[in-house]
Amino acid sequence: MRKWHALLVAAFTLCAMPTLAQLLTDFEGYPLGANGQVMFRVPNFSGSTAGFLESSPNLAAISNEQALSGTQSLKVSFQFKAAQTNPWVRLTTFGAASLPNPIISVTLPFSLWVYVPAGTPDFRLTLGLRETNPTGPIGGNGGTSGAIEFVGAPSKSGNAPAGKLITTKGQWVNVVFDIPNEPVVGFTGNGILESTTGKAVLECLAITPADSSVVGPYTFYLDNLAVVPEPSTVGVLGLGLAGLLLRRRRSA
Ligand SMILES: [Ca+2]
Repeated sequence: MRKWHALLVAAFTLCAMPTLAQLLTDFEGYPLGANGQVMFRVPNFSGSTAGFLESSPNLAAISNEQALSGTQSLKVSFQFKAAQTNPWVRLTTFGAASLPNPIISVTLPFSLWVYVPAGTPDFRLTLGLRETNPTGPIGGNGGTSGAIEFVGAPSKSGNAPAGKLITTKGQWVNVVFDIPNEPVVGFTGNGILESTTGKAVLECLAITPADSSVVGPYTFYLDNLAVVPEPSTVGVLGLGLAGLLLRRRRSA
């Protein structure tokens, strides 16, 4: 009986094991107001998309207005100029002062949380992954050399990728990119996500307005960016252990 109790505890521990997630950042411990410093540069940093944007707001700033974890998150805010064709924002990690060019896995899902206030129009989120074949740890600096693929978007208009539609307002929403199974379309790359190391760099979050005629402002908060276990793996593991326990109980 004791052995099986231990097995049960092990099963629950494995199924619920939060340590399997590899956190890139929860934006805690950085000075409030630090703008374009922590992982992401300001929205108009990238020359690819600066021309679509008004000069303000221009925030990717540490904020305590909303937080999923702790007391801080990253507040992103920008507005498009009127009458742009295929506008989008390349919210880049290129050379940020803290946590630049972070390495993520291409074989595991990437998870982030977003809080969208009621006034922000609907938008789409896509990952821009740079194929630098990095060898460092998850979250380490993977460099800036290599082509960029859009992951999580089946297509793009101009260069604006049609990623995951975010419509929920006023609460934290978990957005998971199941990288091995997401559609890929090329930005500077060939439309095929390739890595010799199983890793790539999170070069940018691409933000595309759901309706390109709606200028915003677009304001939202990001928290708890992480590489997470494949949900199916956790499920199969859980089912396997449950089956084992059931058999054991029947035979007891
Ligand atoms: Ca936080």
